[in-house]
Amino acid sequence: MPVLRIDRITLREIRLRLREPFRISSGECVDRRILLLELHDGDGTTAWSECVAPEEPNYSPETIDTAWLAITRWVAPRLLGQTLGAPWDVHPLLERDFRGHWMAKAAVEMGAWGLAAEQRGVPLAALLAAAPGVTRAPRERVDVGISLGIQPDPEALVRRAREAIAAGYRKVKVKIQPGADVAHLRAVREALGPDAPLMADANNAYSLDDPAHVAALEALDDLALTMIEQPLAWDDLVRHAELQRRLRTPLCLDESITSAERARDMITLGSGRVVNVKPGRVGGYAESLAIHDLCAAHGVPVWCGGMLESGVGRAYNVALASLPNFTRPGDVSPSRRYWERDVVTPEWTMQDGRVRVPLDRTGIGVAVDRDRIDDLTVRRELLRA
Ligand code: OSB
Ligand code: MG
Repeated sequence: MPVLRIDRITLREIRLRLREPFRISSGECVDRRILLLELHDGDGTTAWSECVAPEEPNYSPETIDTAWLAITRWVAPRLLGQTLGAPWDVHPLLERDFRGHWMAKAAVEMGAWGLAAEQRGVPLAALLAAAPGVTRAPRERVDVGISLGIQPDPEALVRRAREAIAAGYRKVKVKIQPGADVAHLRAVREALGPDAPLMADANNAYSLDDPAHVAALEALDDLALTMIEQPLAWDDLVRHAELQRRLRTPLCLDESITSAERARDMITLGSGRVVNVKPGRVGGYAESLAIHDLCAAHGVPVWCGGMLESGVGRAYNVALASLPNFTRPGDVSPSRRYWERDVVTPEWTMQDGRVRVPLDRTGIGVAVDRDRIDDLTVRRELLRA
């Protein structure tokens, strides 16, 4: 077994314009500022990874700028030059006396998994499935859902939702906020029919203290949504439990689940019945696996969320989503949903509402277009042991 030793990490910021602006209740993204990492071992093996931190602290406390600082000052120095046995040894090293900064940690932790897969000549999804814990066979295809940003009116949203179903998407998630919720979703439900897999994501826009917000959530409860994602505050498990007691629709938590311990709290308190797993949000793959296994043991379904990743981050999401308890379609749309041109070859594509897991390739399963990345790079830093 090769030892895992990270000798150098190159950080780069690239700018990628979304094909169309993406609006959620807490902000809008037009140009994605993406932090890419390239990890090098001592033998010439390299692996790319992505830090999913957004531009503004409107999703969690992290941003690309805080992540850049955290990686250079605290994350990378803990690992560079260290001899590690396996990628699952990285997580404990990063957690010791080091609070938060999940996305910064995850970028390096997941890069270590990518590097290990490359060194061992195995696909990332296979390495993940073979990690210590329960037995988990990766599936070959992952069901895809689309996440639709807030639209100006119900008609525009209905058009988008119809296009998504026609394109084969297996789940339609609609971003909501007070004033763009009940009428919008009712129109989509009527257009798509009673059985269409439809859900809402509020990104914390509602409060139990506002009677109008509560009335809107109760009206949504009559629309047979598969789930309502994160209606209340990003760090609030207690009020989500109170809301879940009042609704038949399952709540799905996203922002609130920053660790397996928080997932356990969700189950104990009844704060939700589904978990959106974003590996960046929980510090990487080791913690994602712990959440996957915990939820499987409790009969709680999980699915893989997205943060408008480039093709590099998407590779890590697709591999994770291949695990067996990822039983709901993930926010892993194909490259063309986001970008005029992605930074990987082949680009990620969808057939029949599914994306293929590259189990026939080593490492992350796609090649990074280095020339294109050089063209897009606006900032670079080399970290070494
Ligand atoms: O809440 O899931 C979210 C994008 C940015 C920030 C938060 C979220 C999202 C998405 C996008 O829903 C999903 C995707 O990448 O397709
Ligand atoms: Mg969400």
